[in-house]
Amino acid sequence: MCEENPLVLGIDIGTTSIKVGLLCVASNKIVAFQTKDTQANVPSELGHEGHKQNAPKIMSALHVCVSRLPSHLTKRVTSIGICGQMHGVMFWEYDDDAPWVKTDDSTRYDVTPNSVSSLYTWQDSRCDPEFLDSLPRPSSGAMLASGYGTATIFWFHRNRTEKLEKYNCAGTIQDFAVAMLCNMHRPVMSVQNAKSWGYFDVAKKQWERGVLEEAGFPVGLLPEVVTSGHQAGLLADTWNGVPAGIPVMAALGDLQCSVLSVLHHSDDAVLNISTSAQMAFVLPSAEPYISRDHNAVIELWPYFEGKFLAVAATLNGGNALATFITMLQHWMLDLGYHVPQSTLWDKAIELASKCEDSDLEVKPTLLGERGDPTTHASVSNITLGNISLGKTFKASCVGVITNLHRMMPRELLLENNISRILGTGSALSKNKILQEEVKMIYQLPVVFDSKSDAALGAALAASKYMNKAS
Ligand SMILES: *[C@@H]1O[C@H](CO)[C@@H](O)[C@H](O)[C@H]1NC(C)=O
Ligand SMILES: *[C@@H]1O[C@H](CO)[C@@H](O)[C@H](O)[C@H]1NC(C)=O
Ligand SMILES: *[C@@H]1O[C@H](CO)[C@@H](O)[C@H](O)[C@H]1NC(C)=O
Ligand SMILES: CC(=O)N[C@H]1CO[C@H](CO)[C@@H](O)[C@@H]1O
Ligand SMILES: CC(=O)N[C@H]1CO[C@H](CO)[C@@H](O)[C@@H]1O
Repeated sequence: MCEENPLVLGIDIGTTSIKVGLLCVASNKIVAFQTKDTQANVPSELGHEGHKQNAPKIMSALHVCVSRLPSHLTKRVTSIGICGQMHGVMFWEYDDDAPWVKTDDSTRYDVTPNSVSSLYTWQDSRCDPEFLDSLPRPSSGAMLASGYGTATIFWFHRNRTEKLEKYNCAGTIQDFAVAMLCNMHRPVMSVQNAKSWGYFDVAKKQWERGVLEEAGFPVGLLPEVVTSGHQAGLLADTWNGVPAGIPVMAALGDLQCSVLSVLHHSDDAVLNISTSAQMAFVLPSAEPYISRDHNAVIELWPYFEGKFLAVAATLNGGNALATFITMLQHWMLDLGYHVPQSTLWDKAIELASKCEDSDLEVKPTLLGERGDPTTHASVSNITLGNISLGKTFKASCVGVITNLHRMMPRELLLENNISRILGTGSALSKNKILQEEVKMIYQLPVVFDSKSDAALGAALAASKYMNKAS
């Protein structure tokens, strides 16, 4: 299958690793795949408040990944789709000289370290609540948090003005990669990544320039925004066998590409529980979609073909349960026993599966939530008969799903004609208690065998949507 047929190169530039895949358009299958850890974290002068990565190192890991794809396949690539970690920002200077140079053997570009800043990722927490409060309110109601590109730029503008003045371009790391591959003077940014920076009006598809200008924001650094599926440029040179001149799509968000890789029907919703947890479904437009009586906590993200993703996202997913297990392990250690975590997981799940439902109530929000960083976890309705390990663990699992259900209730899914849930994510696939609770609480059919892959999603997006953007 797929001999001679065209291939699409999909790339995902994640927080810890690069993933690349070659998609056979005829069969919709990945025919070659490579991944590499970037190991690009660098210490910040701000200590634990800063979260920086070395951009040249990330690009070098990208080259290594692509160079490991078989050359008889890379020469058949006809287009490139790229996505990556959202929210983050990096700066670079492209004046007379490009901030990248072609190596002598002409297989790759090297980034000139002095011409680029670090990548300040979504995990950067330099913008404390007080600083965020000092910023103007986005008029579209868009969310703003530390680690969001525009908040980080505000911070540099106020605290490190001289540093910002060295650069004339800004973008996410995936926007930088596209600019480099196409040798573009100025980057372009898709609506997907623009939304992740804050101060972006998703309905109007434009930056909130007025609000930003008034607050003295360096608006010259805002990239031109394009629709999802827009062709950013052409591959400037042959790249590890990938032919020069093929179209490269403006970079997308990893959220949208992950969802695209598993969501094939408009009446399915995707539930993803790994460290954190999200639930998402596709909306035809940004127009009213929630009857006002729900307390739903939903964000609208630009998706493809002018559609939107309604997303409920909580920071308290698998890590809330992992914290419970770690606590248990530490209590055991304090008592003089070492029990491996894997044993504790197995035992907790086994005990919980034998328990009746109890009234013990666990609110699992111990990591706070994006819009409410100071919220904590709690356990309530404790009775004498309901404090066994099994019941406590089960109540914690119920708590995780109940918290998500509060943000995206069943009624909201039904109103939007969602009739099935696709479950993905490591924390969900390993934990049958969680799986049972999803079925119990949502009362909808759930399938648990989906596996998302943002690199596949980026390739699919390039093959389905490039130049068909609306
Ligand atoms: C699920 O979450 C993991 C970890 O955050 C992420 O890598 C993956 O892309 C997500 N999948 C979907 C479908 O959102
Ligand atoms: C607390 O427990 C009682 C019975 O023990 C039950 O009737 C009540 O609904 C519980 N409350 C919550 C919030 O679970
Ligand atoms: C759901 O389906 C019904 C019946 O097909 C239709 O009338 C309604 O507009 C749909 N609602 C949404 C939000 O798509
Ligand atoms: C580290 C640092 O310089 N932080 C300052 C940035 O600017 C805000 C006000 O604009 C100060 O409150 C911070 O202390
Ligand atoms: C509401 C509830 O969970 N009640 C249980 C508390 O524990 C006792 C003893 O295990 C059970 O009999 C109750 O059903």
